[in-house]
Amino acid sequence: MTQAVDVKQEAAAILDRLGVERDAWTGGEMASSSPVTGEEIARLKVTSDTSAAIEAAHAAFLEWRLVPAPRRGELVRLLGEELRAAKADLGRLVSLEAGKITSEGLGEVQEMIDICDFAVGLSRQLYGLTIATERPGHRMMETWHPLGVVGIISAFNFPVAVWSWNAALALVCGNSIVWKPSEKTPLTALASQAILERAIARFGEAPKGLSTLLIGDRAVGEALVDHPKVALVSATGSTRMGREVGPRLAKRFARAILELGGNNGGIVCPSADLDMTLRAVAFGAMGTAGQRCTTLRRLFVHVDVYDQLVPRLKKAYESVSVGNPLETSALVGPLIDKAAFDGMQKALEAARAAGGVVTGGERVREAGKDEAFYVRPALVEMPEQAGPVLEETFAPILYVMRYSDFDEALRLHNAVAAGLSSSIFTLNMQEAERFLAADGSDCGIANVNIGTSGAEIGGAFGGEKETGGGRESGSDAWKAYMRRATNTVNYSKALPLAQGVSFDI
Ligand code: UN1
Repeated sequence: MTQAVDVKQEAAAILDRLGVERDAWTGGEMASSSPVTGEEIARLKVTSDTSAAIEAAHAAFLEWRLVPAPRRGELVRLLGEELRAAKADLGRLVSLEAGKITSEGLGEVQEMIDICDFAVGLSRQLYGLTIATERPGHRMMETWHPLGVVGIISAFNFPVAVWSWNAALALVCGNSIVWKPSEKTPLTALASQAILERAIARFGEAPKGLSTLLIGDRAVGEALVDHPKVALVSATGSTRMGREVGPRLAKRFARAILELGGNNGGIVCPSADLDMTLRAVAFGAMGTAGQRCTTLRRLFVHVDVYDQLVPRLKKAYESVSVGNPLETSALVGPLIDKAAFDGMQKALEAARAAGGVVTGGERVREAGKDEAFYVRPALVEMPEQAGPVLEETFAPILYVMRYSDFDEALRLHNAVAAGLSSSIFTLNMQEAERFLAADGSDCGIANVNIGTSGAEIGGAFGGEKETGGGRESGSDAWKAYMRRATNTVNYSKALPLAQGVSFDI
C-alpha cells in the first residue's frame, strides 16, 4: 500500500500539465467520475453546436487534402513526439478515468505512439497500382485520394488508443477528424486533443478545425452519424450501438468502420504447453478486468488436460490481486460502473441456472468507496455452451467447457454471433494450421499459443459477423480512410474501345 490518492486533485493536476483549459472540465453539465473511487472528478461542457464543428472540420479537410501526404506525416510524427513526452501523465489519466492498472494505462499510450510511427511510414506508402490495360497506347492506374471528414466514436475501455488508430491514419490520409468519446471517459479525450493541438501548433501550417472534439451524450453521437458532411464514421462499442449506427450511415451511403462486440474463444488441446496457456488465459480473461473487446470469454479444454489446467486456473482466479490501481500493484482494477457490476451478476445467475459452477464473481469492497465496483473475476465451469455463454458480458467472466473432439470444439467455437478474436493452444501443427484455415476460426483475429487480447498495431484489427466487419490500425486498414479512383489515360492517337466495341460516327 502506498499513500491514498486524491483522484480529483490528481486528475486536475494532470489536465493542467497537459494544457487542458479548466473551463472545458469545470462548471459544465456533464459529470464525469472515476471508477477507482466512484467520485465525481469533473463537470464538462457539452458541445452545443455540433453542426458548426463538423462544417469547420469539412472546411479544414478541403485544405488538408492538398498538403502532400509525407508533410501530413510530419504532423503525426510530432504527435508521436508529444505523446512520448506525455506518456506518464496520459497513462495515469487513463488509470484514473478508466480504472486501468498502471502498466495497461501506460500500454495504451504506447499503442498510440506505435500507431503514430506506423502512420508516419505510411504517409510515404499510400501506394496505388498500375494495371495492364487491354487497349494499346493506354495506361490504367489506381489512385488513392483523401476522403473527407472522419467521425470517430470511441468506447470507455480503450479511451485513447482507439481514437489514435483512427486519428493517425485519417490525418496522413488527408482527412479531418471529429471525435465523440465515451461519456464515461471524456477527460482522456480532452487531454489527447490538447496533445494533438500542441503537435499542430509546432507543425504550424495545419488548417483550423482539423481535429475537433464533441463532448456529449448519445444525441451528439447521432448528430455526427447523420451529418451529410461526415464521409466515414469509425465506431467502437456494443453490437447494439452498431445496429443503430450502421443502418443510419447506410441510409446516406456514408462509410462505416464498425468495431463491435466480441465473444472470444480459445481451445486448449492435449499437447498445449499448460504453463504458457495458464498465463495467456489469465491475462486474456482477467486483464483490464475483462473489459476489452478482445477479452477471452469462452475456453474449450480437452478432457485429457482439463483436470491439469482448470484447478490451476481456479487457483489463479482465487488469488489474483483485485484493488485500487492507483495505490496498489493489483492486477485487476475496478469495473467501469454499477451497471457493469449488475450485468456481471445477472450473467452469473443465468450461468448458475444453466448448471454452471462459479468460482469468484463476488464484489470486493474498498473501504469507504461504495460507488466503486471491484469484483473478483469469475471462472464458470459450464456443462455446455448455452445461455449467457452465447452473449458478451462486458466483465471478467470466463466460461470453461470440456471437449473431446477437435471438430466439435471448432464448431462450438464458431457458434456465437460475434467474430472478433480467437486462440488455440497446441503444439500440434495440424491443429494449429486447421484453426487458421478457411474452415477454422471464423474470427478477424486468430492466434496460436497467444491469448485473444493485446494485439499489436501492425495488423488489421477487427472482426466478422456481429463484430461489424470493419478493420482499423495496421496492414492496409488505411484504405478505408481514402477514396479510390481508377484512372485510364489514352496516350495514343486512336480511340480503341474496351471489349472490342465499335462505335464509329
Ligand atoms: C478494444 O478493446 O476495443 O488487442 C481494443 C487488444 C488491444 C485493443 C483492444 N490492442 O486487446
